[in-house]
Amino acid sequence: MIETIATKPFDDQKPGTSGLRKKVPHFQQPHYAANFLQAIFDAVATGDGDTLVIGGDGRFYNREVILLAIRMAAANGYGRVIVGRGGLLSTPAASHLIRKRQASGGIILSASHNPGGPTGDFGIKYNIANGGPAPERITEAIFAKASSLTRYRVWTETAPDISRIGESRLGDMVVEVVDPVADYADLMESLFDFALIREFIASGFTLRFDAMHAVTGPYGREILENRLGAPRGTVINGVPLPDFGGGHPDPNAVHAAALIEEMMAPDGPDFGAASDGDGDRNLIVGKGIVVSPSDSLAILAANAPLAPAYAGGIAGIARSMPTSQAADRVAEKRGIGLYETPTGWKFFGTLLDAGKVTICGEESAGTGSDHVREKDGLWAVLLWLNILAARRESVRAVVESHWAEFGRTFYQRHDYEEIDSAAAEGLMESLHDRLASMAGQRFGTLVVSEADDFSYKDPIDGSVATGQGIRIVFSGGSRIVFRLSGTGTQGATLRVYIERYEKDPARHATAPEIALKELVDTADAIGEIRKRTGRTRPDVIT
Ligand code: G16
Repeated sequence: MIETIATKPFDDQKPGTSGLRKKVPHFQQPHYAANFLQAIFDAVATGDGDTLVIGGDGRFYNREVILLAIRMAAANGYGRVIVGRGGLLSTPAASHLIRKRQASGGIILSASHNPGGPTGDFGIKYNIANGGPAPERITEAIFAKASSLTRYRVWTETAPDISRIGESRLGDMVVEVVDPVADYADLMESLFDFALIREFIASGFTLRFDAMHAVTGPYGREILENRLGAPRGTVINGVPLPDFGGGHPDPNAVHAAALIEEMMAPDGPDFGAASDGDGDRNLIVGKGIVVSPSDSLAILAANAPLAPAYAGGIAGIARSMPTSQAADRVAEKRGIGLYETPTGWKFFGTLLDAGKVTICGEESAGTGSDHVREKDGLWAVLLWLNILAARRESVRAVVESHWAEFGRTFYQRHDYEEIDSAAAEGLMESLHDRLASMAGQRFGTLVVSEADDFSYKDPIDGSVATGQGIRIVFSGGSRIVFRLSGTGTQGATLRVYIERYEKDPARHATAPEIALKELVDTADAIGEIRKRTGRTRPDVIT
């Protein structure tokens, strides 16, 4: 039976870069999660017999909200929900299921790389029928509904058991519990040369995959160990846990430090990788070398035709604005399109749907292709393995030959986390006010050639996004970008992105901190970071 429950709107349910993210206790307030779910159902106005995919990364509170979402879907007219067993679905696997099963959308419960547990983070996002994150016009409609909501609808009976594969009913709606891994693993097998990779691994190529106690453990085991024959134990931290084992499922130098240490040892594996909470991000490490996400995007784009799915070449590349311009040089040389979008995977969807681009990527450890409409951590790992197996070369050799051919783009992102929100806004406003007078200014050897506040007009649907980050470009092409994160849950996070291009191979071995020193100092001078935030150094450098 449908029960209509009276409620009051919350004014803080504005989706950020990737859905609504808050601390778990915030989500546990009475009606909070239900209100947001109802706002989604009201905004997308589908339901009549439609199919909805529901899954999450297994973090604390995942199960409760999944059961609630199932009951609310039944009360809002859906004909079928497809749920990953145990409530698990990686973000790319959910995207694939939405597409494969022609669902009208999906609800993914995740706060991605943010920590979990009873006081950790939680999140809800809605993906549309193409499998991708809801574009801004829909997230704005969801926010508008959430801000005026007075009731939500829920099916009174409890949701069926989601720990067993099979079909059951809740009212008129079918609840179909599926294996979260099988369809996704089949998709991967259709894209890459598994026989070649299997043979490469059998010949002695060693690898390690750190699932960080997040959702990719079962996916990594099935694909890398079962289907590709890597030895048991290749996947570490492979059991998804509600608090990620107390860790922080962010595959970067700080939180994946143990993996990186193992990879730096002379007797370490040949290839190392990690993924994040919901399986859409990736970290790629070779023996003695960490590959930056921006370089990884460029290298994958340049070598993609070595994998069967991309053998005919790629249509184009899209990257978020703060991502380095390494991919631009690949696009230029290959004579294909390059699109620069705001931060957030949602901006790639129209380009992928229109066939303008095949590969997309972001500096925030996300790469993916037109096989789904989300970034995809294991896809990146498998494309790397396919490339290495085809070239019979080490990660280092592939990276260095890429730099030799295209030049090296030195790159760092400096994050200042949990800073005072007013100070962060003040810093950005001050930069904004000085934009017009910046061109021509000199900082040491650097001269500003142009400065702007990035805005984007989607070439397919004409939608416009403004205020997407302050770009300061210097003669010679070096850049500093200032932007506030849209995924944090406490205070503000200032991201400063720094890049410099170096064509001369004799200088490619320079340490990034040396190559970028003048730009880092200049970023502090221009942004007045110390003065305004009181911070003398970033919390994380990626
Ligand atoms: C999300 C988005 C990405 C974005 C990243 C960082 O990733 O899906 O497109 O690049 O956030 O965003 P911000 O710089 O605003 O924190 P994820 O993996 O958290 O879903």
